[in-house]
Amino acid sequence: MATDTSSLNLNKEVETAEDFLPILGTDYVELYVGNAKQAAHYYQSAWGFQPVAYAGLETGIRDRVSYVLQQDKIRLVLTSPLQKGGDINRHINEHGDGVKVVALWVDDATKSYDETIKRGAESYMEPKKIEDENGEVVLSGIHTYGETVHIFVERKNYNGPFMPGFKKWDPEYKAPETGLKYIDHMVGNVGWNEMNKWCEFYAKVMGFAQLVSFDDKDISTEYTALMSKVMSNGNGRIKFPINEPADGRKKSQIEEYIDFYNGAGVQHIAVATDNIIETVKALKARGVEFLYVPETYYDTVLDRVGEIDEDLEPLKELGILIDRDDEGYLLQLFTKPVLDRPTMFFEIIQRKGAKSFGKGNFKALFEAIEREQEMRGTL
Ligand code: TYF
Ligand code: FE
Repeated sequence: MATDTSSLNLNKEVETAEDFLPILGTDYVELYVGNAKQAAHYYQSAWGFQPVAYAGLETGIRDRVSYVLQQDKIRLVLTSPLQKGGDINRHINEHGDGVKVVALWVDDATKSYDETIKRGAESYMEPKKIEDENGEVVLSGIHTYGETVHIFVERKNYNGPFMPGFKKWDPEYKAPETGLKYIDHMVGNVGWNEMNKWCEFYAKVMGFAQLVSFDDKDISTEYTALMSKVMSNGNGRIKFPINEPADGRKKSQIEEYIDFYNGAGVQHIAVATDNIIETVKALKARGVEFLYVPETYYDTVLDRVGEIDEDLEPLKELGILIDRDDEGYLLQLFTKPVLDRPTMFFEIIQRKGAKSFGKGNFKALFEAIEREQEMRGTL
């Protein structure tokens, strides 16, 4: 049985070699959406996120509105424009609702900016200090794939609800949480033959190392073909798999994403739970829709993964997938796209020692995605 520390050798080496960009964790994920008020209600009522902070007309902001929600370590920001024109409207017109900002929590946002710019990052926001009665936050930002950006957030001298410009948001309605704990990984889809370029960006500009790589032989089903490499920062808290489409018999799921998103962007956010059975039960009861896995998957799954702690029956009932690596096993399940366009979705994951990404499930998963593509007429 593997311990939690044995797998981090690779990361330790990276850390000692050069950790010019120490990252404490994901700070927040910001989506630009058409109607932040209603999206906020969805993430509260269906997903169990708790209201945290608000910025908009009532706080003196005229052109946009933002709702901040949180569940354990996962913080979401939902932002909509309040006027015609401007960059947020343009972003929504181009991409539909989607992730604009993957914010990274750092100790020093100025140094994070300088070190990444020095290595070739394109600037999105020069370091700026913002203050209110709760202290100060320093922000800076760089571009990544597509129109997605990373904002570095330094909040060691801040104790307000979110950051200056926001006030506490404390509505009467609060939905029970669903057991989501932290963001395990966030996946980017990039264009044809762009995977290596963006992996090099994370290696060179941000000091990440490659954890794993999947080629089209691992993961091409009859139709879906894609390649994927997983990049990780020094302490392993940030894991960014990067997918690119590959040629298959018909349209790759990555190509479908790129077509509807009009370019590269965040494909899925994997959120971790300590009890996937209870979490998925709660999400389903509140209307979150998951990919369907044929019951035959469960006929042979234990031959592949061996003994597990859970009863197979509830896993089968909920359609939860199982995979094993040499350090343990994992349980995972994928939602259907959560937006109008077939773009972003969520993964629910529970790790029981495994550090991998569910390669043994790729075939079943991608066939499930293909059935959805078929219904959309995009295969
Ligand atoms: O993050 C991963 O690598 C897994 C598997 O389009 C995966 O969740 C890979 C590609 C994809 C959907 C899921
Ligand atoms: Fe994933």
